[in-house]
Amino acid sequence: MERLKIAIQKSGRLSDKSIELFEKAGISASNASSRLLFASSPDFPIDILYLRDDDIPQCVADGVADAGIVGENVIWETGQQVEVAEKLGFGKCRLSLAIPRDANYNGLQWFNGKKIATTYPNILKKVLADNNINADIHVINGSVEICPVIGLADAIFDIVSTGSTLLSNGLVEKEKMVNSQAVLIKNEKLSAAKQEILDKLLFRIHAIHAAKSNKYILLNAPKAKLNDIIKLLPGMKSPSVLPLADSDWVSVHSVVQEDKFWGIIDELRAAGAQGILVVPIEKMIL
Ligand code: PRT
Ligand code: ZN
Repeated sequence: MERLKIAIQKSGRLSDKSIELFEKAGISASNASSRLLFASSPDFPIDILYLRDDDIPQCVADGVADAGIVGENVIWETGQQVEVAEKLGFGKCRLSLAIPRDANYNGLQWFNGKKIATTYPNILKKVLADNNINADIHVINGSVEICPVIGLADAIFDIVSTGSTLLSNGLVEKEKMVNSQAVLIKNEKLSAAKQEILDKLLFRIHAIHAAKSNKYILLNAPKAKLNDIIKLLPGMKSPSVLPLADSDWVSVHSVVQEDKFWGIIDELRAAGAQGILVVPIEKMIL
């Protein structure tokens, strides 16, 4: 039987989240003792390959792995031909231009003629060309943020998430150029059998994502107000309404979107709902 080989980061910022995603999808992916190639659950034909993140796009493009989880920034930098099957919503960061705090900044043209240190020369080249800036790119592998202090560069182009690394090195983020997050990539020419396995995995990932952005809500409603309350709860189809011992009241069950949640709670209370319980959803199949 065909198996799908998926490359994930061996150890780094994306490792735990990648393993967690597989675990939630019912695929056991962590095996601390043999972190090389791990044949996972016998009931789901997926093998996990643990690699440096920089090697993942090429392995997937070459077919050494069928799919992989990696930051978009790494795909763009390596320029490998792979297909993005799903955005995963973790490992979010941005690639920004940052300069010393005391520099006299006057907009993007400030970078003209300057020396910019980065580990992402290819992305930077494109960013500079798109903005008609002529600057020197100084490629460095690691600790980019110290370059301005030690006089190796005038500015940096690097990944930023909280911004605290910039701050502690006396730098200010001036231009946010690109956003990145972890994505599931696949080889462009997967066999039909492998694509079928990937589709099953994607189905599970969609159920996990849907569950994460929704909450299960239970509440007690006076029968007299039931219609008003139901209007506030779209649910998956329509809310379930169950009788309670007190015949003037019913129990209403539904699903609400996380981002609309607080607004809906306020409206429900105003409409007479009581005993509102909100619980996380484990998986959600639409
Ligand atoms: O060993 P390997 O090559 O596999 O890993 P790596 O060291 O190259 O990558 P790793 O594990 O650091 O990051 C993997 C991926 O996580 C990156 O390619 C990004 O897609 C994503 N990511 C998300 C980040 C960050 N957030 C991040 N903050 N990658 C790096 N950083 C760095 C940033 O450059 C800065 O120096 O973390 C530092 C702290 O950031 P602040 O802004 O929170 O202070
Ligand atoms: Zn790396």
